[in-house]
Amino acid sequence: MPDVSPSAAELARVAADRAAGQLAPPAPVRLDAVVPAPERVLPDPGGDFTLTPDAALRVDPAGRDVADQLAGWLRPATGFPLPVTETADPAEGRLTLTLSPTGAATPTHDTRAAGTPAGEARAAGTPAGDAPDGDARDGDGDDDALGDEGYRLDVTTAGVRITATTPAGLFHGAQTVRQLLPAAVESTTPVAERWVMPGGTIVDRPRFPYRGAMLDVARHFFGVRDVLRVVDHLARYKLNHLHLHLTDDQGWRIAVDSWPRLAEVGGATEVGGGPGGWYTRDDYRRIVAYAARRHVTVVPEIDLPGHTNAALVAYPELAPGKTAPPPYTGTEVGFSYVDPADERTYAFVADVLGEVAALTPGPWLHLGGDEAFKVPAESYRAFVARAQALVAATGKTVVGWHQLAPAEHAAGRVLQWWGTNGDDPDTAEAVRRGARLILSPGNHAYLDMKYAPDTPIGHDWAGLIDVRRAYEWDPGTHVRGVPAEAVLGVEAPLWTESVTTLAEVEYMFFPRLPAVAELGWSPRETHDWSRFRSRVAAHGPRWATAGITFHPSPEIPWPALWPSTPPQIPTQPTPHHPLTREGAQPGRS
Ligand code: TNX
Repeated sequence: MPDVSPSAAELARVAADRAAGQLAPPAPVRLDAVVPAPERVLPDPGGDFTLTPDAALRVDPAGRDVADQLAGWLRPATGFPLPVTETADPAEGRLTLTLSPTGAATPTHDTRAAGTPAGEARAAGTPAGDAPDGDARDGDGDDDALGDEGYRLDVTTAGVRITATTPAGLFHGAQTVRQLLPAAVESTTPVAERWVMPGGTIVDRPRFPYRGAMLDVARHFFGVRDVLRVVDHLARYKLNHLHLHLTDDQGWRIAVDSWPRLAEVGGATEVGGGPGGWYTRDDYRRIVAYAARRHVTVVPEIDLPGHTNAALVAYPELAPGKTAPPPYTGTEVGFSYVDPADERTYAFVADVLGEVAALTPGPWLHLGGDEAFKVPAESYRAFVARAQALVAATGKTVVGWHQLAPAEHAAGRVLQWWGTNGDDPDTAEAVRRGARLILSPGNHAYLDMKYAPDTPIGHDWAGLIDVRRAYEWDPGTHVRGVPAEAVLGVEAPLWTESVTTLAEVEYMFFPRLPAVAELGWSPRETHDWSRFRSRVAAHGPRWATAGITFHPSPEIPWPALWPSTPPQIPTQPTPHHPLTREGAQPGRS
């Protein structure tokens, strides 16, 4: 007997159809509500598109993986099957992802003739203006190029099309599509909803090529699953680098075959005396591959020559006194260092960097270099010069905290600014010698700082960082003597002395991570606090629906009614501990 029962997908389709028909049409998300703000937005109020149960995604073979991911984001909430096809027949799919070698960035005359004034072509309705200094994209008259990461999105009543020159561009466009659907799209179970997207065109590409966040997995260890979820959070907001702070005094988190005790012994501790942990080579490969699929590059950091107590516990011959220090689970900084006068130290550095480089497809190796207070300036510079050469020998490019500045230049090297006063002659001089800068100013981008005095976790040594403070600065002009052309991008570091769970990571990330993401992605002329805060407000219901913890900051005009559970607040108490300031000379506690 033939199987005549309808498939589950069909049943879901019918049910969703019926339910959606009974719903009042929701106001579609506004086309200019995207975070980070797109470069150009041309709304077409007559062009709203409704995603229906019979929709399919049509894609070029090279965009297949992005289409599969987009379908995967939309299926749970819609309950629609959303098959992905590679057919050339436009009738076969109403969501189209196209890779075009040129990238047709300029909106068609049709769209402009539809009556959109030129001023509205700028994102969020801000006035069109000359590209400011610091805008890496403009100023060359090459407005049509979507570049490595740009995309164009066209929404009409007939369908949705994403065009890009690279899969990364398609991916960013797909994240925009996700944001333009109702917040209920974040549900993990089918929801009765009219899946309307606002009509019009978005043409978008990033201001800076490097946009990232750092997770300190050394002070507290975070397992692979947590890290993968962090990658998803970055990808939502078009951040394209995940910096993993893999080693510190309190723990060594990556297996190194040639020095096995680093992880086995050095990985067994963390702040507060918890069990710690470390990534096997396969764990790390899994993180890297998961990130790569989401167009996120992993930047591994091996912090040297300071912040190395865990390594010294495992291998006392690296210690200046050749005796193992006790394991450290406090939160002081600046007391430990590997012996710069011992050749075994350089064998260790070469082996570790070699193994980590071999596991890392991205171009960067982060050497740390911060707070080596006990190493005299001259031996510090000599150590860094050798370590930079060892990075170059692996084929990677050096990244390091801006304390590396006084050491000699290495080709392509990138310094990460974490100062709080925007002024450092050594850094400006290193930039004159050819270094580029990643901006992570401690008083704006450090997501381990509290939002307000009553924030239950975090620090305040760099000040309180509310959402507005995270948003109100310009990476292109932030450091005195550093021209915008030398700025590679931005990164929001999350140190984890007081952050112990994924929920706490999320609480510190949201809503500040999207603020920093916008500084890295959006053209400066879209920068506008009041518009940002209302755009980000609409993400509260998305986070709540997706089960993402966030800080319900009073600065943000959150919608009055939550569609699902209200935000949860982390319950972990703040550990009370001293935290040493920049430049201070700490001792062991
Ligand atoms: C300074 S920023 C540090 C870290 C701490 C952080 C806490 C930097 C390069 N070093 O070791 O975790 O402050 O906010």
